[in-house]
Amino acid sequence: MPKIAVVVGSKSDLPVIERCTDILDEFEISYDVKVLSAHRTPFKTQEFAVEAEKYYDLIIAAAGKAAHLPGVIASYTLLPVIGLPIKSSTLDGLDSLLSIVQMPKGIPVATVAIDGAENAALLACHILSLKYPYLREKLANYRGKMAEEVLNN
Ligand code: RP5
Repeated sequence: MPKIAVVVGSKSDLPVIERCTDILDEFEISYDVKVLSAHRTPFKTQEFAVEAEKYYDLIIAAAGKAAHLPGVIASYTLLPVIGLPIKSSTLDGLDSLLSIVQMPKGIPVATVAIDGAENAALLACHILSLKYPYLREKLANYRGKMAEEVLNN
């Protein structure tokens, strides 16, 4: 079964992450949520990222302000990393977005919108559906329901 690591830069990011883990629950994807900081716990972050491939299929990394966490994690692993910029500063998350999306060539991070927690989870499902076909069916149902909701309102 698929397993994801959801890493956040601070406990203060956790309320946004709930919207991501709700979707992972809905798609029956198991995950661990970890608080690790690229700046405050650099050695622990490195240790996690170097070992991540043994335990996980993919990593979602969320951070705010100078949000280097997703990029640093991506530099230590060949797993796909989805970066989720958190709106946690006076700059309304634009700082986080640019810190995550503007990776130098060679170390990509798939970046979603500021506070785009649902899409981080859904993008993870799309990527993992290549390896776990049951996710493809769930994604099709999810889209069907979404379209119905739009049309019925
Ligand atoms: C980042 O700084 C975290 O990801 C968080 O979004 C932001 C603020 O962290 P705290 O000062 O609330 O711990 O590292």
